[in-house]
Amino acid sequence: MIETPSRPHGRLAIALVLAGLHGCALAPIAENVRDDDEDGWFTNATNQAIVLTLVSGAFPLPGQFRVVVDEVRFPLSPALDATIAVGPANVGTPTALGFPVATRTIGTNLLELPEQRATFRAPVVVQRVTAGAPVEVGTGIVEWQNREATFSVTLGSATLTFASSLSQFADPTPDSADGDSDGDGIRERDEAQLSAGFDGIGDPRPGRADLFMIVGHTHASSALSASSRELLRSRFAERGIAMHIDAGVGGLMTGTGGSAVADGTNVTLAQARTLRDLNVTVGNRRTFAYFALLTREQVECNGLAFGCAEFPGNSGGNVLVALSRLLDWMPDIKAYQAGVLMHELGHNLGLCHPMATACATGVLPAAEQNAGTTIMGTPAENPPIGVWGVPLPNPLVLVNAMTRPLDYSPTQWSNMQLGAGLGQ
Ligand SMILES: [Ca+2]
Ligand SMILES: [Ca+2]
Ligand SMILES: [Ca+2]
Ligand SMILES: [Zn+2]
Repeated sequence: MIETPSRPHGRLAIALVLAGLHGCALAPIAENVRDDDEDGWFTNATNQAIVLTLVSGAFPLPGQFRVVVDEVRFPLSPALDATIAVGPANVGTPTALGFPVATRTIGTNLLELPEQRATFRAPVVVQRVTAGAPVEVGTGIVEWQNREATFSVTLGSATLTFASSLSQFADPTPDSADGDSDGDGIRERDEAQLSAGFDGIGDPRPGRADLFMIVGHTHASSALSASSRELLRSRFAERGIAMHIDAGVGGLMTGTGGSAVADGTNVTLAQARTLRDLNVTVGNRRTFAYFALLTREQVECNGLAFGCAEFPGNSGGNVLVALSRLLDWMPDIKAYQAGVLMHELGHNLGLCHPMATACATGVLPAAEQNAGTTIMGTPAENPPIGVWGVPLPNPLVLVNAMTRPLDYSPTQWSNMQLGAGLGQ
């Protein structure tokens, strides 16, 4: 072949350079970008994991402080109430923290080359906690990139220092896009969709369980509250599961023809599934998302209830419905909303009430058969109050419902079948 004079010189020059590199540099590049199963993760160790660490914080006055990143409370603690103590002598000087606060991933959506930069963002809130009540000291967005860096952010009168670190990993299941090496029920091709489409969330590596939940509501007043989001995400983070709540496709959900759920309608689980199907289109998200519908109306599940949920099975296992507030005009007392969501989500995860004598994921050991020590305890399960079915507001039912801890029992955390009911 003879090059014609009209051919651009630039292309010829590139062709010559590539020809010159053939057999050395070009082959490793091709090797690096292999994605044998086409799931969005490179076969070789060229996928990126970027960890953001909160290195230290300088706080403007003495007291107890908390830093909320990505709606997760740090320091993490079993009671979700841990704080950073700042004494009078330490005001304005950095207190060493060292908390990993966020992880992001990059697969084949960005080539692994030195100049390929991605920017990630997370909301940050600094709170001063007095007698359990947080007061906001500063709020903002922290931004970081896929490279090693240390930087400070001033939020109100607090200064936080962060460090980003980068490591690389191979596709955990290089020969199957349907692999699920972290056992969270999210296939590796969907983990890559999450990573590419949602600011780097979604992590396919072993030990990196993700839980993705879409929350809808039937009226503006039944929406998911910011404090419920924070409590749920903190609890699951504290137990090693990255919970993501989709604010994009959730929100106000209407019925056929765009009409609101009529006042006085008792909403059933089947209706919640129908509303999900109407409002969340078939596609990737439906295959890896749990769906919660928060209602203003009464919820009906073999009689009126706070909520009900599908167990993993042939006909579903990823839809729940819950009464958003005990009374529409009342504030969210004792984190009722986070509690009812976590209880019903527990059923989606295969968990039963703690006193159950038969349960697909296992009967609890005797020491944990205590309705007062798990959110899976029902209001009727505290002996001697056998009042299930007594109409609200039965004060004893309410007291029981309000006093469950926002947690599953240890055996429930290990028995849960994360992701078992997804995909329908
Ligand atoms: Ca792959
Ligand atoms: Ca997975
Ligand atoms: Ca995962
Ligand atoms: Zn239940």
